[in-house]
Amino acid sequence: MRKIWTGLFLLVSLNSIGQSSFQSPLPTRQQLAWHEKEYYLFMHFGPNTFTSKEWGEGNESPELFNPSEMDTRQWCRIAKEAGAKGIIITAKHHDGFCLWPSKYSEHTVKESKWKKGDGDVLKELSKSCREFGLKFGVYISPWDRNHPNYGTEKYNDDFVGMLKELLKNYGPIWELWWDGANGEGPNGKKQVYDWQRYEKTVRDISPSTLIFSDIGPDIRWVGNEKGIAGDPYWNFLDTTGFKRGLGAPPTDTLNQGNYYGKQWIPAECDVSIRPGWFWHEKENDKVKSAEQLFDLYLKSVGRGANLLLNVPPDRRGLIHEKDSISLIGFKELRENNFKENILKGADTYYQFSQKDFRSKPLLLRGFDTTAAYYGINLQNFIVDFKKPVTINCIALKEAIHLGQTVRKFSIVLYNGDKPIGEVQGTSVGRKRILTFPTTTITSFRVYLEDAQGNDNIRGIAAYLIDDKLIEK
Ligand code: FUL
Repeated sequence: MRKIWTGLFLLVSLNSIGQSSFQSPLPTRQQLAWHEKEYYLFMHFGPNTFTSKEWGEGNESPELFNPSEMDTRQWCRIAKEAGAKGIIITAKHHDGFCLWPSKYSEHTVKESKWKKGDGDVLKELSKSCREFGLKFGVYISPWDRNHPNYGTEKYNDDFVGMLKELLKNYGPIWELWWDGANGEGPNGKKQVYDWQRYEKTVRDISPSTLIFSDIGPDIRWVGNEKGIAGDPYWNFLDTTGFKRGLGAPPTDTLNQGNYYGKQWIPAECDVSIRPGWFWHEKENDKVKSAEQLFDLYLKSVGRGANLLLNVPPDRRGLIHEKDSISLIGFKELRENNFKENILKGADTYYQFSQKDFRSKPLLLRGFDTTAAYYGINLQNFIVDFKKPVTINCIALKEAIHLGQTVRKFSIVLYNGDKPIGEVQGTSVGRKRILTFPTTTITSFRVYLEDAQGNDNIRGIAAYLIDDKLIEK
């Protein structure tokens, strides 16, 4: 009798641990669709491409901008072949040069020699993106080292005017990228950005455009420029009291998110395929390899975030051969290594919730129903194979339309009845790719040790990927 009471007590307390009062924020429809895009390209292009600078001073002659054979269809063809889902271009970087003929600036393609001042990079790129079925996004730096009005209230009008031009003339704009930098303008003054007004402008004209900045509102910066999301990685962020730029949350908070955050603001991992953001001749030999890009994929998309990979066009206005070779190699690595989901050949593959746990005990095949996990609100998986299989990678997908609630899990690898390895994890999120030493197994079990709700996991896969791609 005494024993039973003890057991019951344990059950109740475990239950209360598993079902804390945390209510996961939910993604919006636009954010959910954004998560599914996984990976897309960033393009830094402008006067810096021709001066070999990273941050132009703003006093460069606009005539410098003169790509000899710009072809946005080539960018899109390569992006598409590389499996990227869109392109985000620097419509205006800190030097203030506009890649479109803006009425609000005299430092634009109109003042350049390119196409005798009749060119418009955004027009060409937005058209090509539509043709190739790619998303089109723009980066626009509020910091402007050229604009004569920067540092005065008038500049806010100009910036809003520019936003309207972008949204009305080149839309639909999928993602709008706001850099938080707030340096001095040509008159030595800093601008007081009217973020509220900027945001309202975007929402009024194009409510489905996703706004990126350090702190969202739709997508947050990941806190580094290395393309690496945190482990753990939460899609939540608390923004109260924080600002863009210097007032942003600490970088490790941006990197991992807030465990109990109140807003769904997922991270985007921006990183360049080269050391710099802009194309520089001297960096042609420093392009990241396909293997390095694959590793970044595991550390961004594989942790539940998105990857924004910068591939800057060169002075011709083309993606350089070295970059496209790496991009295509990266695509092949993903395709080849994630081609065969070994679970397809599994003898038995169960995904069951607490309810099924009781109603279909036969599915458990030796699973220890008295284990401490019983009683916590969790879902467990058992995957049995008829013949032994060799794997080194398991991918899980959480049903994020219901929130992100898995906070701790473990996967135990079995050979017959013998546990031969264990992988532990915290967050799952949109996709979690786990790698481990190559092991031959006959089954594995996934325990969600701390999770709320039901049906948390909506996908699972196992792979044998090239051993050399696994970080030891
Ligand atoms: C930073 C900028 O200062 C860099 O030049 C680059 O554009 C990067 C993506 O964002 O804040």
